[in-house]
Amino acid sequence: MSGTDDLVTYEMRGDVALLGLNRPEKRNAISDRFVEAIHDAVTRASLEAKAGVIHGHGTHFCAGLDLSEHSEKPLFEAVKGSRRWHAVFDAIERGTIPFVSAISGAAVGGGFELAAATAIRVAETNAFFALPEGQRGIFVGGGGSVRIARLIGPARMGDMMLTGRVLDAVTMEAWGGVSYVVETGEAVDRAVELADRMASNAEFTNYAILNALPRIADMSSEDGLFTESMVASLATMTPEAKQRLKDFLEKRAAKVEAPGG
Ligand code: 1HE
Repeated sequence: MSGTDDLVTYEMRGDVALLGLNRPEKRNAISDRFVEAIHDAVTRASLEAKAGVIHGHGTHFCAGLDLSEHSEKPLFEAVKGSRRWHAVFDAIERGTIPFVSAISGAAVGGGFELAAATAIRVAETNAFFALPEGQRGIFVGGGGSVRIARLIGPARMGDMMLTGRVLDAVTMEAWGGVSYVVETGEAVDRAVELADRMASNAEFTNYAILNALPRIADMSSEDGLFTESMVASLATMTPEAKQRLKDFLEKRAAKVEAPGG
């Protein structure tokens, strides 16, 4: 690891890598150095783990962009900085393993953008979400205009940015921005549980989910259906799929359980 690793803690729990944003005194605000630390940890997890969890140390997930650093940046440096966030967050969203975010406290600005790059968001009841870029005189630069807009819709995202409204976890769940709401203190455990389940999937299927679904969403229906057939056929060709289908047919694999069953 580079000299940035103290900013992100790294721990393996079975097949799951736990990445902890570790700048609690600044509410995990993301500086340039912090982006590189996230990159290093994501790269390491992609090599060693089958799924990952991103959480924040301290009482907040992440307060977004480090505003102290940003206010000093010349124009082109700001562009390059934003593009670097895109590259690093893209490795989370469309990499080789799925990530889950475990959110407590603030997921604000770039913190929400980071969470939006993960496949699944688990929020504690104390979590809150805001996009205060309007108040700060800036704009989302960590992929939010694409990812958050697609999660909750551009109108709701525009509302958050224009009015500065702050949403609690339950409202954000109703808006589609988080998938699970849990009691305070339980997000990491639930996220690890979900990541464990993902880690037991066929690796190629996870890869296809992360990489084909968002691309197909960008395509016309016709292109999407064609691409789906290609990806589905490729998945079926993997030795893992052949084995798993055989296991099911020979009654060695778990059935799908009805909820509560
Ligand atoms: C920071 C940052 C930050 C805290 N950059 N230093 N993000 C924001 O506009 C959110 C700004 N932060 C807050 O509204 C609050 O800090 C929180 C609601 C997240 C947490 O409140 P609290 O009371 O727990 O902490 P605090 O006392 O406000 O902050 C503790 C310290 O962290 C304090 O520094 P200190 O030296 O006075 O102790 C804060 O200045 C510092 N701190 N947040 C720098 N963000 C790629 S584009 C993305 C665009 C955006 O992300 S815009 C949204 C930016």
